[in-house]
Amino acid sequence: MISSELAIVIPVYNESANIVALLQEWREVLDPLDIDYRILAFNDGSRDDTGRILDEATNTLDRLEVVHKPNTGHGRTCRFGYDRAVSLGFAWILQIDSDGQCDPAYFKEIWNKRVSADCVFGLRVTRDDGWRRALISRLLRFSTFILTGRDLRDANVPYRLMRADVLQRALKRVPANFDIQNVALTLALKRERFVTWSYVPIRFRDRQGGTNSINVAKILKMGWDMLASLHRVS
Ligand SMILES: Nc1nc2c(ncn2[C@@H]2O[C@H](COP(=O)(O)OP(=O)(O)OP(=O)(O)O)[C@@H](O)[C@H]2O)c(=O)[nH]1
Ligand SMILES: [Mg+2]
Repeated sequence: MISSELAIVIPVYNESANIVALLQEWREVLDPLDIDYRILAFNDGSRDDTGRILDEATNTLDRLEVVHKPNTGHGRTCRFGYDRAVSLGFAWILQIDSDGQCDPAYFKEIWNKRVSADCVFGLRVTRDDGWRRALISRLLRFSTFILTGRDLRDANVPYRLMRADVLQRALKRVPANFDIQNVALTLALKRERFVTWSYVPIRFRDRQGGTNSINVAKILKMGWDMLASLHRVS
């Protein structure tokens, strides 16, 4: 049992161009805040140098823990990370992506809001990753509202701080093999009673390096499949 204050869960896939800079910029923001944190990086079967780079980084970054796992995609890797962070006894879990889109400049505000909220989510009000993705997020908000009667706002945002006990309860309602875990999890969290929420508007950067492996067609296909299986979230 670690029982630290904060676990930062990062799914990582083929991010050799980004991962060192990302760890560095987060460290620069985190270290002065005097938080007992760990970065849990989940190398999701990367085919590039990511695994070796992460292992090397553990030599210089004492708060970094690296887990290598076979590729299961972003969603299931997030789930894997959440389950692990919860079982290790962390009090708070922050998920971010590993491509540099989540600017650590917002972390302090998100962290401070936890005193009055169980879930503090980023809201991508400005997006540097293109109008297509912004449009997909709007479609997602609309379609999940029609299907569930709830406004999930930015349901798939990869910048989310969650209290571990609340997260643990919500995860019981989300099948572990659900592909787009973060959307399902947002719904499950919204369905939990007595959960308090806060949002922080963020500017979502474009990926900082490397190439994207998910195109818009693939996102739409995954989104469609996700909506069709959303009823599996209890
Ligand atoms: N594409 C992809 N990403 C994964 C996988 N497993 C973990 N990830 C991580 O999930 C995050 C999101 O994936 P991205 O490819 O960046 O998807 P995106 O944000 O929609 O697209 P871009 O940022 O424009 O590339 C990244 O941090 C990846 O490293 C996987 O199997 N495929
Ligand atoms: Mg990305």
